Amino acid sequence: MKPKLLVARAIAPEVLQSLSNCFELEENQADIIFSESELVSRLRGKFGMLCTSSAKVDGSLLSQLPELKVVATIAVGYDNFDLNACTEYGVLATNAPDVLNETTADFAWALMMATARRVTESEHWLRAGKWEKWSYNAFLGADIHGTTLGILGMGRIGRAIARRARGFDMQVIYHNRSRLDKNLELEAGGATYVEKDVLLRTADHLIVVVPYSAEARHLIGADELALMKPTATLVNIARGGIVDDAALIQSLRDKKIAAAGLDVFENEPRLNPGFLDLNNVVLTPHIASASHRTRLAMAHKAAENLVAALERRVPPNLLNTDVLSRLQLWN
Ligand code: 8YV
Repeated sequence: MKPKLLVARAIAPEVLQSLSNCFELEENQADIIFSESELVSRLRGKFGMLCTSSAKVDGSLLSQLPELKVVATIAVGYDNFDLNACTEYGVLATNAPDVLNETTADFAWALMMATARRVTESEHWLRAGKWEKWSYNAFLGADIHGTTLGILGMGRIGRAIARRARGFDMQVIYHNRSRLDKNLELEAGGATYVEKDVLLRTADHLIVVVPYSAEARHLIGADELALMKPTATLVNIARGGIVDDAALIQSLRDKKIAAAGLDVFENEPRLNPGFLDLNNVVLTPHIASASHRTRLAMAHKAAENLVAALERRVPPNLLNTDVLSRLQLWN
C-alpha cells in the first residue's frame, strides 16, 4: 500500500503522474480552495500534502492530524506555514526556491515597464474607441533607461531583477536587512547598499521583493510613500500586506507617486475597490511566476521534497531543519 498524499491544488498532469508512482493521490482537479475543516477532513490518514500559498498550516490544523509527516508548497514564499507548529508536531515543511527566480524577475520588469510607460492604461483607452489622432502629449510616461532602480529586499529574486538593469544603463540601489557581500553586489549588477529612507527618496522605480513576515507588514505605508519622488513608480511582486494598500491608493490618487504595478494585494483575490478607479495602476492577479516552464519546475520541486521525505532522506528544501532532531526516523 502506497502512503497517501493530498494534492491540494490543480497542478500539471505530468507531476501528478510522477507522484502517483510513489503515493496514492487525492487530487483536487476542480481547484477548490479548501477551508480549514475541509483540509482537516481530506488530510486525515495522509502522509503528506502538496499545496500552494493558499493552505494555512498552523497548530490548529496540525493538532488534528497526527499522521501527517510532510507539507510541501510549490511556492518560494511560505508565510502560510507556521514553522514552529510544524516542528512541534514533527511535520517536515518544504518550499520551492530558485526555480522561479528568473521568471519572477522577468515579470517584475514587465510590470515596471508597463507601469512607467502606461501600457495598459493606453490600451484600455484605445479599446474604448477613443483614439482619433496621434498626439504629442498623449500618455507621456517615465523612462526606464538611465534612471535609478531601487530594490527593497535583495535576495535571489532581487538579484535577478538587479542583473537585468545593466542592459538599461540603470544605477541600482538596494536596501536589505543586511548588506550583501561584495561578490553578491557585483552579481546584482553592481548594486549599492543604502538606508531605507535613501532608497525611497532616490529611486525612480522601486521594486518590493521582501518575503512576508509580521515585521514586513506595511513596510511601505503612508510615511514611506511620502518620501518617494512624485515621478516615481512602485512595483510589488512580493506579497500583499508588505505595502499598505489603503495608503498606496491615497498616494496614487493624490499623485504623491506617479504610478504603481501590483501583482499582489492585501486580502487577494478581493482587491481594495479603490484600485479599480485609478488609471495610474497596472494590476495583475499574482502571476509573476506563471510561465509554463516555471510552474512545472515549481511543482516538480515540491514533488522532489515529498519523495525525499517518503524515502527518509532530508528534503532538499526543508525549512524547519530543527524538526529533524524530533523525528526518530532521521536519527
Ligand atoms: C506562487 C509565489 O504563484 O512562490 C511564491 O511565493 O508567490 C508565487 O510564485 C504562489 O504563491 C503559489 O501559491
